[in-house]
Amino acid sequence: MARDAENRMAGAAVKEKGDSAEVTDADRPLTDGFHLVIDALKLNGIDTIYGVPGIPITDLGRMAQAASIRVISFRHEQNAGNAAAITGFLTKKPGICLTVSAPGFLNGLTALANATTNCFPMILISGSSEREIVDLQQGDYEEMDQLAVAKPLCKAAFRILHAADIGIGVARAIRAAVSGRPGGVYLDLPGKLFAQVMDAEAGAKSLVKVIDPAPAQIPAPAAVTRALDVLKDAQRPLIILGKGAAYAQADDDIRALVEKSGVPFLPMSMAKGLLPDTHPQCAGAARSTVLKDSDVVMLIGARLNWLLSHGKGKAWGEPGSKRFIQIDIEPREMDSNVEIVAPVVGDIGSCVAALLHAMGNKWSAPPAAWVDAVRAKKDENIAKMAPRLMSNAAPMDFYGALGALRSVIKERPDAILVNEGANTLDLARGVIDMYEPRKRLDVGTWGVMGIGMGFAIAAAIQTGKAVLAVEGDSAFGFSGMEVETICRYDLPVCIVIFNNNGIYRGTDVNPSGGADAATTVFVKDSRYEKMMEAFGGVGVYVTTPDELKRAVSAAMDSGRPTLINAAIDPAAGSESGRIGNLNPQSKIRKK
Ligand SMILES: Cc1ncc(C[n+]2csc(CCOP(=O)(O)OP(=O)(O)O)c2C)c(N)n1
Ligand SMILES: [Mg+2]
Repeated sequence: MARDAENRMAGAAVKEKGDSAEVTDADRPLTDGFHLVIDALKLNGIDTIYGVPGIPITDLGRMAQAASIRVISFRHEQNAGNAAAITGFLTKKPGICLTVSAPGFLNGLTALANATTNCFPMILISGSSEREIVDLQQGDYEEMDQLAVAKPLCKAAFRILHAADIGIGVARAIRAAVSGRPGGVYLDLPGKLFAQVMDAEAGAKSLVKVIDPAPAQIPAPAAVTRALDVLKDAQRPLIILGKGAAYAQADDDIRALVEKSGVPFLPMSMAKGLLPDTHPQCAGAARSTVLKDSDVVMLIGARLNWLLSHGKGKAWGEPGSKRFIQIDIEPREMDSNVEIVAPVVGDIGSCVAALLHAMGNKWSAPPAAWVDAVRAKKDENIAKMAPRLMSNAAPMDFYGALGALRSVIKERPDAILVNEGANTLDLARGVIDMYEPRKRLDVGTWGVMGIGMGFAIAAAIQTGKAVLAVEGDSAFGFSGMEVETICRYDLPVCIVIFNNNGIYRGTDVNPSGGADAATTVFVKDSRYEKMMEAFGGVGVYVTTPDELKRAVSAAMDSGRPTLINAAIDPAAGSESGRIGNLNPQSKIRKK
């Protein structure tokens, strides 16, 4: 048996497992921990597991596959974890990542922490080693107190010790992940649990189907009225849509609310497409103007964290010039950074529906002077950018290349765009218009590199749509080995690598004059497309925006795994993309 072989490989003695049966009647049908975990997941509508096999969960993966759960095996757990996380965002059901003990668990943990930070529901299920040995620190195979390690990094963490508790344990994990503000949940399953047997009928009865896992949280009517009173009074109102609004899947009501209000809106990165970026009220191209000059800001599922300069400081104009309305499911989000004059606490769908209803049919549009000023600024900025996007020059700069990709998405608005990098991320966010909700998936709250292939794979699997992953050459490296996974499952993923020979730029030199490369540069002119060819996918090397557009269109038409290596001028980028100001500057550092 494979598990025995693995034990031998690890040099460990094969331990006696599954000795905790308390069944007296040998003829009665039995079930075991393996089957109960699978049955509990299936009962709750879980149809996909992302993971990496190994002791003690290899057979769990096999049995899950045999039980018609789709089990997607990755090359590294972090990518499987990211796949689970974005599945949660796309489906409002917890994405599942399955890992082996200690090192596999730790590899998955980054994704779990990132999911929690981004409010994506996921469950990291990890096998773990013998409790008795781990707790006495006697040096078990892959020994680690995983529950303790996971706890501070996720929303909730549970361990199941008895087969009879699997039903309730899985139910708790599901409810914790999706209810209230969603997040990551850790579920610790010690190896012994899987082999525990129990009476099959009692096992079936022990399973729990979670009823209404994310109950509606209705806002208080007084809070709704207060918010509308503030909005009504505004001279220069602004609506900011966050990824919480995208998660809510209340797309029609959100659009109706924005349109009925007549207020300019600003989408945060992963909220782009809730209303099309080309919508007349979209103020994306006038971001600095609306942040600075607005007087009332209504946040819908958006937090006042660093991505919005904490709601204060230079970007927000005169101190004290703003009044904030905030709509969020988490009460503690209110007043997190600045005073919220009108908190509306509830799930986004219920809040938006209540606001829409309370607005009635006589809502008046904001003053024309404000709407016109925003539109004028936006038109000016769009016109300024237009010629740069049409350049077909080689070597390509970011704008020329992004101009090509922008037209691809315009022609295929239902494609999913995954995006990571620094310049590659910040400039793509501004240039590529989105037209439909939840089509843009990116580095999120932490600005983390490494989400690329995990997100792309899960997006393709969950939606069946074509995926375009626009990746900095550094960003791609964090999950690049998963091109094999993309080929193995024959997924319609087209990866475009913006290859500028390094992090931010490929032109830095080692300040010591020594032989080592500078810390931010890579091997020049690397042929990444050959990585895809190595696994049977299509590799293309392009040097002009026209070639890029043709290659991407062909990939999207064919649906074949494709990697397009797009040579970008190594001098074109800037340090840290658009957030160079966050680099610490010492007064004594010589410039
Ligand atoms: C996990 C993680 N490690 C490191 C970083 C720091 N970092 C930010 S962007 C970036 C890569 C930028 O280079 P690239 O992807 O090539 O984009 P470019 O600016 O060159 O277009 C790195 C390493 C990070 N954000 N996340
Ligand atoms: Mg780069």
